[in-house]
Amino acid sequence: LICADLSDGVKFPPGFLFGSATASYQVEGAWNVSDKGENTWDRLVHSNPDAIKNRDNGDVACDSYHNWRDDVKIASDLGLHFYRFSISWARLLPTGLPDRISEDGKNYYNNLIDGLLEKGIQPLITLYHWDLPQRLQDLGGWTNPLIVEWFADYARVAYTLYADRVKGWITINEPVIVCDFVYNSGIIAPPIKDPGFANYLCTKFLLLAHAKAWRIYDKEFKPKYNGKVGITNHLIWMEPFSNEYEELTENLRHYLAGLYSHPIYTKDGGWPPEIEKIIAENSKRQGYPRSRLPAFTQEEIDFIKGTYDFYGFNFYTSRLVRKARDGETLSNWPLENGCPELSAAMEVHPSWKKTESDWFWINPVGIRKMLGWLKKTYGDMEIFILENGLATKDYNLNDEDRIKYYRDHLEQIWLAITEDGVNVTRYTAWTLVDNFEWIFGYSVKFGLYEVDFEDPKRKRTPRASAKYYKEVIRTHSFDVANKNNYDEL
Ligand code: GBH
Repeated sequence: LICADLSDGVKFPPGFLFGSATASYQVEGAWNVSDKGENTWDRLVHSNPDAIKNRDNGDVACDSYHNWRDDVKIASDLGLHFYRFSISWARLLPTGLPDRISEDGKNYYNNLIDGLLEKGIQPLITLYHWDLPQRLQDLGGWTNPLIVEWFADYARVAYTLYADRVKGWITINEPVIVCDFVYNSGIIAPPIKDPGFANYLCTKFLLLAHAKAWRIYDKEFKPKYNGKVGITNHLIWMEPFSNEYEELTENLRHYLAGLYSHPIYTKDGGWPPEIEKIIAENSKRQGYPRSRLPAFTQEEIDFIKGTYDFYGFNFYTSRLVRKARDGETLSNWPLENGCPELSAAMEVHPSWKKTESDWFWINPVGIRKMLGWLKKTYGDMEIFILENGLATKDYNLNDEDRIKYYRDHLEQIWLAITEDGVNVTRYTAWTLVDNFEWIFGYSVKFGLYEVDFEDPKRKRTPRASAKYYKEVIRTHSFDVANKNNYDEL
């Protein structure tokens, strides 16, 4: 009773949903089981093992392909309202194309979906979380305009198989990583470095692919199943280093968030005008006959505009923005340490605590400011927070710092809802289980549950943060009673 009273004042609105998330390549393993096709991450880790910390790879990962019952069980123990996972495109369609659907791939996701539903957990599917069939990559991947058809065909297969039971769909996870990080850095899959050019081809075709997949659902499936489809952006809150950089910072927001938002969520659609202008001018100065940012036709603008049922984003961290100094080289990590196109450099505030991941400092108020900016810039939309969580390292069940991270971010989200009137309706903790953290391998951990990677069964053990999150869900509040009152997991 006392707990209920204490948390009464800080409750999330009724109907607000709490979930957790994973991604296929990070958890499934079984990389060559049955007829699964090879994807871009399989190719990277096998052809260039040194690209990954400790030469780790996702060949086995959490072995969720075999251990999905464990994942369902812990999701249910936590009381999750929904579980976000992704489909491995090449597991479902071994050729990348819909000429052949894998029987085992199809059944794997059927089992997972039915297992979740039996426990009253809504499945939320990401169609693309970075593991492109290698065959399609060999044909240019996201820089080939035909990706629009390939992705749409794959989406239709997934909807046809699962939309009767799955009411939430995310087309693409973090386009800014898929396009800008990939082609500007060349250090993740596919390892192709073509900064300032290939990334923009990717951006255009990715937006068209998303739009086509959204329209297929809207036309062919929504009337029957009434689900929701959207894309999810990786957003970093950008704050001016000092007042003189207000305009530069706003431009950078329109670059990092705007290239993937303006075309979808504004009345006019198309590229954010100020960014389109800057890239066109830069291109001209550099001797290109046309902008490196490919133009849209009016038909394409209309095709992409309005293709959303919610605004989805993932949030971890913030940056301070200033003008790059003369001769300053912006790092190879263009999205997070600098942006050559705008001559913007990024720094962090000394008061933001550094985490165990080298791109990640903690600034909880950033998420409230981000939400406010989205509402101001794109209007009042339903917003899903689709990832948020803390990086730690080493095996450690007593993760007080992760509890604090979750608590402080939930508080800021609650303030955004109650004080700023932002319509956030879902929160997603990244991640359910420790997993393959891309180029950091298993050295960085984000899990509510610790996974024993020495154990062939990949045993999952709840951390203190799992107990905290369970209590958050049970009380619908971030200020849960002190930890001695947590239910045992
Ligand atoms: C999210 O991206 C991802 O959606 C999720 O899969 C990931 O596990 C989670 O963050 C935690 O990192 O990509 O390792 O080569 C967040 C944004 C963080 C993407 C840093 C790119 C650069 C290094 N990103 N990252 S890596």
